Amino acid sequence: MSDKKHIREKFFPHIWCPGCGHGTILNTLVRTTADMGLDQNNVVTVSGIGCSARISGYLDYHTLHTLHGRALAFATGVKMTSPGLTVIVPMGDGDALAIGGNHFIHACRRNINITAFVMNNRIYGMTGGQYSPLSGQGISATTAPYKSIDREFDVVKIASGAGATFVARTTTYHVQEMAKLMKKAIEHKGFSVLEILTQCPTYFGRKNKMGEAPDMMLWFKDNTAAIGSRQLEENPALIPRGIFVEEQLPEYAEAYMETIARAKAKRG
Ligand SMILES: Cc1ncc(C[n+]2csc(CCOP(=O)(O)OP(=O)(O)O)c2C)c(N)n1
Repeated sequence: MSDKKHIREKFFPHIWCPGCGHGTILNTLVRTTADMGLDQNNVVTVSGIGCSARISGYLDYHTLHTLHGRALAFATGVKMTSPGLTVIVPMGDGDALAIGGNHFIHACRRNINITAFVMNNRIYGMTGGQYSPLSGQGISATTAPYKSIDREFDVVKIASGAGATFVARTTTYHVQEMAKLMKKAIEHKGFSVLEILTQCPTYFGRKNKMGEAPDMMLWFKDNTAAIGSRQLEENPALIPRGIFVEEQLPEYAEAYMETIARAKAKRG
């Protein structure tokens, strides 16, 4: 069910290009938080800089629009001082894994109860289509006119390897799955990472001759498959979607409170 009260209409029209997948993510997030019955006064979104990061401005929660790559550091501060708040960090692939890569792996390692959405359009959208650590080899970008030679990071493998206790992947084609995974990620107690493959028709699509937004979404349909599906078994080259990690480990803010209690008890 849609809920307009979660949107700051005064900031519309939004900045996104026609066909940008970030709008689908905003729409799904608003519906999910409304369906979950979350009190908007109890939700904080923290974002850096980028087309993806603009999502915070459009949400009528408590929102922090911070520095490129540093959203997780700010979010950690918010969560440590107010552990009762639901903290969501929407990030671009550059924001999360280029300039913000070090913050990302350490947030995973600490298992602080924050939800990170990596909105992966495989390019720097806001600044004009430079390639990102998620672009991959053979990709054209404004900074790779003769095609990129860098291999891409795998968000799921990085997050899992660094210790995130909830790791999942979906796409803007699979909106019902996205809503389900957003809900699970937000409900999970610990650091959750949801990678969302999203289309940037203006830069990634145009430069790589991937067609219009619907063609790029169909690419997600044709090139991904749910974990455990026959499709994936028959064609392991497909990009797997679904939940990769879901485990319960001590949460960082709680462990920190316990440390304070131990220190107080010792001092008498
Ligand atoms: C410290 C710093 N370095 C660089 C920039 C310029 N900058 C702004 S957004 C951005 C990249 C955006 O790409 P991404 O995070 O993938 O998000 P998208 O716009 O594609 O959603 C860059 C390099 C900045 N604002 N601050």
